[in-house]
Amino acid sequence: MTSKINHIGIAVHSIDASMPFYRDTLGMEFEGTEVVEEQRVKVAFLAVGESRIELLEPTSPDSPVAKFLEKNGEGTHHLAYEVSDIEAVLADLKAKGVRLVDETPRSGAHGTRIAFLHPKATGGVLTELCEPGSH
Ligand code: CMX
Repeated sequence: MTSKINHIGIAVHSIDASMPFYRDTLGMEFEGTEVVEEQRVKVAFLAVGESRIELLEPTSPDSPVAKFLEKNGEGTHHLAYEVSDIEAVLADLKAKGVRLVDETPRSGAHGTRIAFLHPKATGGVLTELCEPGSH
């Protein structure tokens, strides 16, 4: 069902302030930034082998990432597993009684389709399903 870890999301107050540690100190390859309007976040991707780190900066005070930062400060925000048929996985999890944040996929960065499982259903880890885009 899940093929690999697509990315690990890390909530930050400022991508510009956090970038030097990942890009320069750890030497990760910076792949670019993108604003995901639907989630009210700006994201920056840094490659780690076949996976990546996703720095998440809120673009609005009502962003879920703004609320997370307010409560917890900066840190690991979510884990994203790659799936090839997100609707089928969501239907399967729903049938198994797993609490979903999103019953239908939303738009993510890079043309992906994403859906979140509630952290109360996953042992406290906000979990994203991520179906890659065609490009
Ligand atoms: N990881 C683990 N637990 C989390 C969490 C996170 N990232 N965010 C919230 N929680 C926990 C809280 O600690 C809280 O637990 P307690 O009740 O034990 O205190 C509970 O979930 C409820 O949290 P809350 O602060 O009251 O927040 P909400 O219920 O309003 O929202 C959530 C929580 C997960 C439903 C919401 O953040 C959400 O819909 N997230 C999915 C969308 C998202 O995060 N988008 C940003 C990333 C986008 C991208 O990657 O493109």
